[in-house]
Amino acid sequence: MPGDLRVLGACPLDCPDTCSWVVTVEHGRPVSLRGNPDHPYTRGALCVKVNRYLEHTRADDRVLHPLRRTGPKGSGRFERITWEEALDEISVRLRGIVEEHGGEAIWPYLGTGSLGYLQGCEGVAGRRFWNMLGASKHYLNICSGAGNSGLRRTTGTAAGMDPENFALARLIVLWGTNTLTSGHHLWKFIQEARAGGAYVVAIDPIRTRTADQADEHLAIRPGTDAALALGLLNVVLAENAQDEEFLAEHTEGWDDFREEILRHPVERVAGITGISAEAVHRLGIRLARTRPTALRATHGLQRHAGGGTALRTIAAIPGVTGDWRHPGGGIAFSTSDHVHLAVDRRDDLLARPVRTRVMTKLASQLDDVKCLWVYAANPAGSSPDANAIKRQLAREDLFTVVMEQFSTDTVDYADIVLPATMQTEHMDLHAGYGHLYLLWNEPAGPPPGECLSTTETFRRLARHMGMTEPSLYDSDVELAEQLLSSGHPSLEGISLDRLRKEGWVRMNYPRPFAPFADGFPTPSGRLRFPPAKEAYVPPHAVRAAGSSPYRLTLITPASHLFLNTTFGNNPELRRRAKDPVVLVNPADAAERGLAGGQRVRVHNDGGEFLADVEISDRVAAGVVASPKGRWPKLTPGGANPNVVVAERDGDMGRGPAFHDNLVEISPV
Ligand SMILES: Nc1nc2c(c(=O)[nH]1)N[C@H]1C(S)=C(S)[C@@H](COP(=O)(O)OP(=O)(O)OC[C@H]3O[C@@H](n4cnc5c(=O)[nH]c(N)nc54)[C@H](O)[C@@H]3O)O[C@H]1N2
Ligand SMILES: Nc1nc2c(c(=O)[nH]1)N[C@H]1C(S)=C(S)[C@@H](COP(=O)(O)OP(=O)(O)OC[C@H]3O[C@@H](n4cnc5c(=O)[nH]c(N)nc54)[C@H](O)[C@@H]3O)O[C@H]1N2
Ligand code: SF4
Ligand SMILES: [Mo]
Repeated sequence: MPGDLRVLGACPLDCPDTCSWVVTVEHGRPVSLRGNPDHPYTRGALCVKVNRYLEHTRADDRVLHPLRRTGPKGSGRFERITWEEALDEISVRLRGIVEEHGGEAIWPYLGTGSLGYLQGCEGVAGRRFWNMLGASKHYLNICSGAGNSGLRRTTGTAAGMDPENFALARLIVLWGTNTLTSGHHLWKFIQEARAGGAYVVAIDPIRTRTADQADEHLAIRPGTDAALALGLLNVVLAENAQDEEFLAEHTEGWDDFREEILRHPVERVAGITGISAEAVHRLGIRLARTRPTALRATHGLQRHAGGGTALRTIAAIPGVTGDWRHPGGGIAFSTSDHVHLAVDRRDDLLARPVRTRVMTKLASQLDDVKCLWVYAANPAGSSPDANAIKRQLAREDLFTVVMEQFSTDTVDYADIVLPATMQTEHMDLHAGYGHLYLLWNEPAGPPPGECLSTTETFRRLARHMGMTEPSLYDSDVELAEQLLSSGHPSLEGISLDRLRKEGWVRMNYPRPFAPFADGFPTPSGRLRFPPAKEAYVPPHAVRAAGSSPYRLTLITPASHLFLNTTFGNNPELRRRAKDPVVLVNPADAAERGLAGGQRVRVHNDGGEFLADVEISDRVAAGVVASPKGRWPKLTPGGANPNVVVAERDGDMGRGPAFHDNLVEISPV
C-alpha cells in the first residue's frame, strides 16, 4: 500500500537465531511482522512462537501501568498507581535499604527475556545505576555458564564455527541439541550439506523431532557424553586417523589425553553411555574418515553435573581429527565470544568492590537481601527449586520490584510492578549466538499504556533520586554508538548509521571462516586437551543411584511452543500445547502400573508437578521428559518441572543441572 512503512527489527528472545524481522506499519500502527527474506540466516522465516509476536504485544494481560500490591504476596492483587508514585516509593525504599543494610542488600536480578545490548541482558541494562548504589552484582549463569567455561578451557573461547559453514560439512553430529525446536534456522544449512552427501547423527537421550529427521539417532544415557567423546576418539586412534601435524603444531597435553582415550575402548564406553559398542564404533569410523565433520553441541548436554566437562572434552575432538583446519569442521556451541561490542557497565562508579549473587541460587542466596529487582526474568517459573523461591519471595521484609510485560508468577509476588515495553516499541542492538550478524531493532510504533523501556526506566529513576553522574543519562542512540566503538577489527566500518539504514550487518569475519586454522586464543596459542583425570565427570543421577529413593532422570528440554516461560500465557500457543505430559518408557510405566493418558505426580524432595503420562519409546528406560516453559499458575496443580530441579551447581561456570534430577512418578 502506498504510504506503508517497512521497519526492520530483530527478535529479542533467548534463541541462537536472532532473526531479522520486517514490520509493516500503516497509519503509525504495526500491522504485520514477518521474517526478513533478505537476511542470510533468517531467510524469511520466524518460528511458530514469534509468528504471533504482534498479537502478543496486544494481549489482554499486558501490564500497562505501574502497580502497587494490595493483597498478600503471591496473590497478584494490585492497584494502579502513577509513575510518579512508583518512583517515589522506590526511591524511598532503596535509600532506606542502602542506609540501613548497605547497597549489597539490593539484588538486581536480570534474566534472558531479551538479549538486547540496550534493553536486555547482554549489555548495560541498569548496571550503571546499580553501581551508584553499590548493589550486588548478578551472575547470569542460568543458561550457558557450564558450556562456555568448558569450551574456554579447551579452545580459549566459547566461540567456534560459523554455523552457516555447516553447509560445507560431510558429517554432522547434533549433540545434545534439538535444532528443529530450539534454533531451527540451522536446519537449512544442514539440508544443504545433505544435498552434498553429508550424514547426520543426533545424540540425545530423547528421540526428538530433530532425531527423527537425522540419518541416525544414538540414545545416550544422560550426562555421559564426555565418555562417548573418548570412545569415539579411541576408534579414531585405532584407525590411525589423528591429524599428527595439527596435533604437533596446534595442541598441548596430547600425551596425557591420548592415554585417557586409550583407556576408553568402545565396550567400556558402551557400558557408560548405554549406546551399543557397535554404534559407538560405527560413528567412530565415520568420524575417522570424514572431513570436515561439524559438531553442533548446545545447551542440553551441559545441564548436568559434568556439563562443563562434556563441552570441554567434545571440543577436543576436532583437535585430534584436525577438523579445525576446515571451515566446515569444528564445533559450534555459541558464537557469542565472536562478538566484540564495547559493553561499559562503568564499574568505576562503584565506591568499593561488591559481592556477586548467582542467578540460579535465588532460593538460597536471598536471605540477607532486602530488595530484589527482577527484570526480563521470571524466576518463579524458570529457576531451580521453584517452591523454595516462592517461599523466599513471600517474605514480608523483602521489597520486590518487577519490570514486566505480563503478569507472570513472579509479578504476583511484587510490591511494585513497572510496565515494560516489548520489542516493537523500543530500540535495541542485537547480536546472535548462532550467527555472525549484528542487528538493529527500530521501534515500529509507540508503547501501549505507560510502558517504558529498560533504559528509560533507569534514566527516570536516576533523575528521581537526584543522581548527577552524566553516563546514567546516555540516550539509547549514544549507548549504541558506545557499543560499536570498541575498535575491534570485526566491527570496522560498522557505524550506527549504517546499521540503522541496513538493519543488519555481518561482522567482519571471512566467509568461509575457519577460526582456529592457524591457532587458538589460549596463552600458548594451542588447543589444550583436558587432563586425563578431568576428561569425564559422571552425572548426579549416576552418582546418587542406589542412595536416592528416586530412580528416574528427568530431562526438561526446550518446549516447541514456548520460549522459556515467554509465551506461556499466549492463548493460542497454550491451546496447542494442551496439558503437560511426561514421556515415560513402557518398562518404567509397567513397573509403576501407569497407563497412557493417566495424570501423575512427578516428584522428589523439592516438590511435585502434575502431568499426563505419555508412554513412549522416545525415552529409554530410566529417563523421563517434560518440557520447560509453562506458567505455574496456568498449569494444573500450579507447578511446572522447576519445583523438582535442585539448586545444585554443575562442575564449571556454576552451570545449573536442569536435566540431571532424579524423580519418581506416582498416580495422583
Ligand atoms: N522453542 C524453543 N526454543 C528455544 C528455547 C525454548 O524454550 N523453546 N530456549 C532457548 C534457550 S534459552 C536455550 S539455552 C536453547 C536451548 O536449546 P538446546 O540447546 O537445544 O537445549 P535443551 O532443549 O535444553 O536440550 C537439547 C537436547 O539435549 C538433550 N539432552 C539432555 N541431556 C542430554 C545429555 O546428557 N546428553 C545429550 N547428548 N543430550 C542431552 C535433550 O533431550 C534435548 O533434546 O534454546 C533456545 N531456543
Ligand atoms: N526446567 C528448566 N528450566 C529452565 C531451563 C531448562 O532447560 N529446564 N532452561 C533455563 C534457561 S536456558 C534459561 S535461559 C532460563 C530463562 O529464564 P528467564 O531469564 O527467567 O526467562 P523467561 O522465563 O523467558 O522470562 C523472561 C521474562 O522477561 C520478560 N521480558 C522480555 N523482554 C523484556 C524486556 O525487554 N524488559 C522486561 N522488563 N522484561 C522483559 C518476559 O515477559 C518474561 O516474563 O530458564 C532456565 N530454566
Ligand atoms: S525465537 Fe528464534 S527462531 Fe523464533 S523468531 Fe526469535 S530468533 Fe527466530
Ligand atoms: Mo537459555
